[in-house]
Amino acid sequence: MIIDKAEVIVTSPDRNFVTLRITTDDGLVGIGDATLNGRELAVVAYLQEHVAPLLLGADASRIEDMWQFLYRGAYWRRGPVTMAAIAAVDMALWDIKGKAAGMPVYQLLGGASRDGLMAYGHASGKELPEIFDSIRAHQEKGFRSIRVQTGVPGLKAIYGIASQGADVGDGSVRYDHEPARRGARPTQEDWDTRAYLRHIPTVFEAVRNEFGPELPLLHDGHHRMTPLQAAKLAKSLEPYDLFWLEDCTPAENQEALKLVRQASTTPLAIGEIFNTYWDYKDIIANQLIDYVRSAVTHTGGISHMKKLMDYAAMFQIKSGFHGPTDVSPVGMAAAMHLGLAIHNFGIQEYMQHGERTNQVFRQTFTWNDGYLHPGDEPGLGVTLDVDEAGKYPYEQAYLPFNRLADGTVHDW
Ligand code: GCO
Ligand code: MG
Repeated sequence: MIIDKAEVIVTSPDRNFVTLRITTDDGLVGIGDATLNGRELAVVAYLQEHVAPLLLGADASRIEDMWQFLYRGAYWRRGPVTMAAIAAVDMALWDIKGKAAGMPVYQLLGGASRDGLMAYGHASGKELPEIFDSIRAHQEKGFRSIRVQTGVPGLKAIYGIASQGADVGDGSVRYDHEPARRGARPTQEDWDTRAYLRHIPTVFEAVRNEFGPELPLLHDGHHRMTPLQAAKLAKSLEPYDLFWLEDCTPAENQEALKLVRQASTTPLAIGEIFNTYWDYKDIIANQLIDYVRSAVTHTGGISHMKKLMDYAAMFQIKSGFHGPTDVSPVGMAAAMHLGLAIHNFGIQEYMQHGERTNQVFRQTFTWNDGYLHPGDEPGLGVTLDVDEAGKYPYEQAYLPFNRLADGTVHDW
């Protein structure tokens, strides 16, 4: 199992995806996701220029050793670019190991701890009728847990609203569909925290009244509040019994979460922009979060995330792995295998890729009655169709950003 080829494939069917494809001398092929939304080519260069030459001639079966070599051997540690690159290598090697063993990756991680993975989808709307319709549409698609994002009176464009986005080709509209954002400059959105804090509880009250107490509801604050504002938000949403409130405040300032905790019992989810378990060390030990939001793609791959989740398990903290459409189907599959195997799985985000993406990445996962399952093909269960991928060249794209009314840049 000697690596004799390591290729980086960039494709942009609905949005940009970066995939590492490793081939061994005995003909096994493994793929890994290295997509870092809006900064894709930095990871491509890291992989192509610095990692691929080190992979050639290496033993593909030594996953942990390769991880440590790439992490410690670079001297420069952590960071989204490094950790996405290492994640792709790690995923590709697990894919190869599964194929060599004739087993799906979850079997190699200890086997299934459950029958399927409860997943949540993204409902949204500018106003209540649109939000209600969107929740119903998600329920019809099988979702049993639903994230709700809302417009705010007075604000023109805001994170998470699908009707601001574009059609992905299968009739569904996404807020973050990249072609809508493509262009030389990032789009500007607007933000007003006080208006948001006033409006948001009224929306959750209306949603609870309409859909009853059972439906698990989630919400993403997308890093916009100060600690005190985050505490106010968590407290004001408490009557609506959220499954979680995500990224209520930028998590670089981890001490701040103590304030949020003291103010409310709304469960907190954090970590989609973290990239190692070091980022979680204190907030887990101090019991300041309830769900780990990392993506396998951005946090060093399956090997590193398994360690993170085992550490979190000691504190009764569960997984809520990041699963937006900018995590490729390969990264999603890795999350599903890991989620199926670990005991402390919580929920999986599942935004659903568009038709073109599903043609490029052939997948074996199943989606039944609100539950995902990665399938039982050896490895990760995803095949990259290189010819199909070649039809969609890279297009420069940026995430949007925010300015306040006076022109100040604010967290997006
Ligand atoms: C989520 C996230 C995404 C991110 C996106 C950035 O909870 O799914 O917040 O919507 O904004 O992944 O690339
Ligand atoms: Mg989020």
